[in-house]
Amino acid sequence: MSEEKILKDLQKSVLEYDSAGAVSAAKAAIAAKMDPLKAVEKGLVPSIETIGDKFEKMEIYLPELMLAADAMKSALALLLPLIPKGSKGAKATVVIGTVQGDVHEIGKNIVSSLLMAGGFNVIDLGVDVKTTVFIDEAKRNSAGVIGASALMSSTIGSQKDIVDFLVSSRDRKKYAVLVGGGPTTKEWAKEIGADGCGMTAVEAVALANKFSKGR
Ligand code: B12
Repeated sequence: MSEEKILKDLQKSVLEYDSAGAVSAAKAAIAAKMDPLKAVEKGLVPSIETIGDKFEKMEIYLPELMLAADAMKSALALLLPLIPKGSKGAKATVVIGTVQGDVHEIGKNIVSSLLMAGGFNVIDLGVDVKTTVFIDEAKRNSAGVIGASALMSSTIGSQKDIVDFLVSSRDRKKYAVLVGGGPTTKEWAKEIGADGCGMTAVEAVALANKFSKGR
């Protein structure tokens, strides 16, 4: 099967809330030895963004949003483990999670996989992670980088809380703080005093490389 057809099938499966279709398209991508990151970023991501736009315009509702996310997650479960892992321990430890009150994990999981592929030791704290847990786990694991994902305007404030907490405990210089997720911007990162904002998983890895040097 051609790459073009596989990408179309991946796109279609999310748009049509078709988990079985997503699994068979992901299997076809694997059989065709397609770059798993390409399958994710060119096949699945554009469709989940279309779904988000439709949800915002109230053309679809929460049940459809959930079904589309399920289809995407079914394909990701097969594709993300195939992103090759870099040699572990070669680089800094990154503690990453989705902030408190926020359960969006798809983007954070892609970033985690790519950081691992880039040779980072990744501690993924999951979703709905309290500010103090990010910091306690960063300390416990001697991390150099804290990554905080937030997808909603109501939850990005927790990214600021992480920076503020580190400042008030005089630990700010110990960790690079990277932020990301839908509503975050470079301006926001600057405003809250974070070290950087990654708009894509590839950018997230570049930032982790830049800011983990010497940590
Ligand atoms: C899928 C989805 C869901 C799924 C999530 C499933 C899951 N397990 O993750 C479900 C159905 C559960 C869901 C629920 C809700 N959702 Co929702 N959801 C989405 C949707 C469609 C896609 C998100 C996504 O996965 N994008 C794809 C990934 C690849 O992109 P990404 O997350 O941005 O990540 C990339 C970059 O940002 C970056 N990145 C991400 N994290 C990090 C971290 C670091 C450190 C770095 C450097 C980079 C980085 O790299 C990633 C890879 O390229 C978005 C729409 C959208 N366009 O974002 C709405 C959206 C985020 N959801 C929204 C809403 C409102 C909700 C609900 C409140 C709905 C409701 N009424 O209940 C709930 C919230 C529940 C909660 N408490 O969190 C709104 C938020 C509006 C806002 N601005 O506040 C959005 C924007 C939809 C909309 N347009 O209205 N949602």
